[in-house]
Amino acid sequence: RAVAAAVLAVPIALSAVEAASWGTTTGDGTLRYVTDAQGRALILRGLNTASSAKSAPDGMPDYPESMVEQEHRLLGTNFVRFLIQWRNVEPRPGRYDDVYLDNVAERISWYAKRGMYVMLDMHQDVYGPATNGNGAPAWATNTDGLAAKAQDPWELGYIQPGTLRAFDHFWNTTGQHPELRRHYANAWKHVAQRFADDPAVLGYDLMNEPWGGTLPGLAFERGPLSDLYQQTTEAIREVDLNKWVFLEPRAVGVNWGLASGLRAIDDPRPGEDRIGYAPHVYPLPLDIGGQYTGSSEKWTDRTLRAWSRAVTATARRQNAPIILGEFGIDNTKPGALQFVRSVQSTAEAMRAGQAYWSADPNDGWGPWNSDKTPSELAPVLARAYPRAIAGTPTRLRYDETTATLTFSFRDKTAVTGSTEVWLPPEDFPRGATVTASDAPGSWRQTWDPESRSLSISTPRTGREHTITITPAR
Ligand code: 9MR
Repeated sequence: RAVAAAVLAVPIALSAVEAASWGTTTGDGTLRYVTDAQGRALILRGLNTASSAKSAPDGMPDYPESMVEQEHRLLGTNFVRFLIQWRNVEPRPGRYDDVYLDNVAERISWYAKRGMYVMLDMHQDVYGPATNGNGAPAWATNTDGLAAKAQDPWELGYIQPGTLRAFDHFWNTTGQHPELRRHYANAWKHVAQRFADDPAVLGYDLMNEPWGGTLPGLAFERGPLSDLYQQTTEAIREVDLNKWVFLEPRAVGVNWGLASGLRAIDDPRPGEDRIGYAPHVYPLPLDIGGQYTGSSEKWTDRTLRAWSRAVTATARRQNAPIILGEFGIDNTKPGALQFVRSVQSTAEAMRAGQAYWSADPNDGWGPWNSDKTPSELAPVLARAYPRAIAGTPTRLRYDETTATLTFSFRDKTAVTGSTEVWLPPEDFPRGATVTASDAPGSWRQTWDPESRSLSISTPRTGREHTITITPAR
């Protein structure tokens, strides 16, 4: 721990420098948003579903439809980062498992039924089962006979010799396996073909927490990782011109607030690019077992600020909307709930989507206890937010101490439909009092206590609208 603490200071000091060199402005409204069929900007909130899929032979998470219903009702989620795996998509080279994709489609329909959106995440940790991780099929795992033993903590598996070699072959750093990246891109093409016309699917998160094997961080991102993203985007566009392609940076370093070296990816679709950015945040002080208290809280807060600047800079370079694809913590630890609130307000200030790690009910991290009843985290995740905004969002903030939700947006042509806000019963037991910057009488609101959703229609004024929502007395 002492060594780890010493190592800690270095990346955090570096992150400030790296982030500054990319420029650091936020909040000027030039960020992009994923929009719905009515052109409204979506603010996405949901859970990663689920870690249990990693080891299930059929690749399905242990998360029945009743749990989707429970989270949508209690947490107000409108989004899921749904785990899929290469080993299930392409169990034999060039052979795809369409029964697997049918099962995925059925799960997606559970979200669709509730008006929720899905980002498919091609998950991997520590390469694949053949290196004691998950994700890649055994046929695509070349360790050259080197050991890849399971480690505790699991992240150390990334530096097992056999795991490093499997990644080096995948990225073709070794020059021996140029076919593997092609397989990966084509596996995604097959997935995209299956879901291109499914309106609940927003897009594709191309690779979970990429790791460059022996190739160091920035060189890895600028080189083979960006190359894979370009190649995969092109493969997807052969069959699907409309879904968003989400990029993740390298995990090590960027999850701690360092800048990413990803190149901008060229989207061959006609019209505006649809490339999104879906980084994770796992501040190093907590990653190495610290609690969100004392000096580790201070360094974590600094990490969150550096992370927010670095992520915003990368997103601007790509003109990409941002979804925080993972953040999470063992919420039985002191300070954990406060940490979650800090991340939520950081992501809010960025008007980014957010997916909590994870929906699994049995590891102390999720919003559910092992008997699937809500854990102490549930009311923290059940946070008021505008699900869809009828324009371009420019500001978003929720103050949980006063239960005040404030957001601003500008009119945008081609938006139909009204702004939809979800309000949790804990903070808004009797509904809400709304004030809007528009002239009284020119906007309309309706409250549906059943779905806890407030709909607000504002006139087109050409000016910025600001809406403030507080609990009704
Ligand atoms: O929480 C997950 C843990 O139970 C698993 O052992 C581990 C290895 O598969 O993965 C953990 O989930 C991680 C996710 O896959 C990637 N981002 C970080 C998550 C938390 O460590």
